[in-house]
Amino acid sequence: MSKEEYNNNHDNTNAMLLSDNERMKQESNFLRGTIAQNLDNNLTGGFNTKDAQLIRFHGMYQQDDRDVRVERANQKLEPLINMMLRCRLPGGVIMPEQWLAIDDFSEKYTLYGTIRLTTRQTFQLHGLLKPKLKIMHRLLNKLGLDSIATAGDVNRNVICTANPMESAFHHQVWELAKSISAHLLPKSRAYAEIWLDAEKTESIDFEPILSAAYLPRKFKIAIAIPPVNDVDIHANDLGFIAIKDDKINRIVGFNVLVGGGLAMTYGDVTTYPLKASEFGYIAAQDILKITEAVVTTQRDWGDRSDRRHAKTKYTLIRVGVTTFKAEVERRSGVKFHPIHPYIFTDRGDRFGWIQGIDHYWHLTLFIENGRISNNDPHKLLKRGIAEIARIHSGSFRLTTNQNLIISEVSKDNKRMVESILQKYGIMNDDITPQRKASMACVALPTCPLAMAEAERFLPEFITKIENIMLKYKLEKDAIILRVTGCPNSCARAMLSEIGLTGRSIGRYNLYLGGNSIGTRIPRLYRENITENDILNILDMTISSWARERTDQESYGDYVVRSGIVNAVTNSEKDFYE
Ligand code: SRM
Ligand code: SF4
Repeated sequence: MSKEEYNNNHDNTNAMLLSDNERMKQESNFLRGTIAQNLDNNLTGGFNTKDAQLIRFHGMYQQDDRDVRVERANQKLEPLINMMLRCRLPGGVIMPEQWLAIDDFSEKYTLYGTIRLTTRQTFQLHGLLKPKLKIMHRLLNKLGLDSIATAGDVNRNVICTANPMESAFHHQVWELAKSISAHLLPKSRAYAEIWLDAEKTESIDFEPILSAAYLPRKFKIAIAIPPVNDVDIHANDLGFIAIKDDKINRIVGFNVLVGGGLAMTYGDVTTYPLKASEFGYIAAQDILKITEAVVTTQRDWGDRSDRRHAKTKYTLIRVGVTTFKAEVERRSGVKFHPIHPYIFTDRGDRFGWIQGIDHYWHLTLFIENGRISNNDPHKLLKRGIAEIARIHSGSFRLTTNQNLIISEVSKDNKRMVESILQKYGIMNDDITPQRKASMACVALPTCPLAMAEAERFLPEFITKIENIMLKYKLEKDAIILRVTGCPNSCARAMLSEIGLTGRSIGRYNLYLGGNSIGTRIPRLYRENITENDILNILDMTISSWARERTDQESYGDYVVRSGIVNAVTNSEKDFYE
């Protein structure tokens, strides 16, 4: 679709033409649909089309193992349908006893036996068969956890900086992440009724914030504590950048950013990744009022006729920042002040041991692609973490870069943790900075939208990049490199220095020129190319970066300065130039 066609078709009045999803939500009786009836249908491993959409609001996706599709079709079997479950874990904190129970469940009841840490600070279990779903939800409930609203057109898992060095501030933002998540949770009792057999109440559900049709599209919130932008604030519909007062050791306010989002549809120039816009500064106590006002403005103004343009970023572009901001001020009764100065210096997790200002020790472990399994006999990661959970009295914190922090370890336990890590070969002090700076999304075999490999492609690809870095004596450096199996950018390729997005098996688009702090969107450099072509281009550009870089200039800044790509400055206008 051209931009003109889209603009002609999408003024505010057009929002009357509801998309199929909108009708489905409204008719769902507050997210119940016929899920409960479908659960008992043994003729298929899945749910009907509408319920398969609705279970997302309960934190599950219907998938099938794409590796065995053809084989099963040849045997005249339906695809190996199963569910992926995504837990709600605001701020990524999970206790050892919760971890152990999840670990045990994943071994016994899932097809793959793995736990997958995600880019939004939570975990997913892949390969759940329909008869095991209730058992899973009951277990979560017993552990004080749930999976409500981790998918679907609602507010998703609220993420925040997971930097243990800042533990006093971390605690404050973690509390906020939890209260934002609770405030925006659907009020419907559908989850409790269907999965926990809660009594059906006669009272009619009421969704004061989300509405009976829920939001037009998924909604994401992040809180960053500068100078670290680990959460990738610009990937979020609503971002809060903490402003600290070091004298009183408290966060006193937030810069508010609205309308970030990274996905696009190939061939449709009306879709593009977009950085969030700065709205202004607010005092810390106003965070819930502002959150609710942004969410309800998007609820009422978001495009409900066309899901491709339903996210906050498109609403913001359509009505303009000034109008959106004024509406948020009107609804919240809070005035935005000018943005307070802040700087981001990096995005990565700080690996290894760090002593926090709480005097406890915190160990950030690199988890390649967030996949926790025992698949590598030399690195029994899953078993090792479970053994640590058995002796650990602190917490685990998941990071937004798919890594794991063993947090609040006492001096006495530090040695014990280390010896367990050594025993299972997971100490990971031999991992290069480049591998640590790289991420991939899940993609094949579970993601139905994957056009190419990502998680299974990355490890060997990074070995080749490591060789290039070594060749040019850059082994101590790192480039933020991210691979996704399609243009949705789940591993945030659209905020990386080198971004690959899948086109078809073995072929990717190559994007260059994002920066190392996640405030610039990269530009398409070559389309639909093979791994060999990518490696040749990267060899050439990395070699010239090694020769010509000024001081500590990052790769992303170098490719822009040297004219290899033009910087994307305003992606709404110049992403496709
Ligand atoms: Fe994502 C859809 C995995 C973070 C943008 N994402 C999916 C689905 C559920 C596929 C589907 O709709 O059937 C993927 C499941 C794969 C699987 O088998 O597990 C999937 N997304 C993931 C995760 C697990 C990637 C990872 O490797 O860690 C991340 C889970 C986050 C979480 O815990 O909640 C994940 N997804 C993201 C991010 C990054 C972020 O939020 O920081 C983005 C880009 C930011 C954004 O939203 O703009 C992202 N995912 C999408 C989109 C595109 C949305 C859009 O604006 O059009 C889709 C497709 C959709 O919603 O229609 C999608
Ligand atoms: Fe699937 Fe695409 Fe997201 Fe990767 S980026 S997990 S392929 S939707």
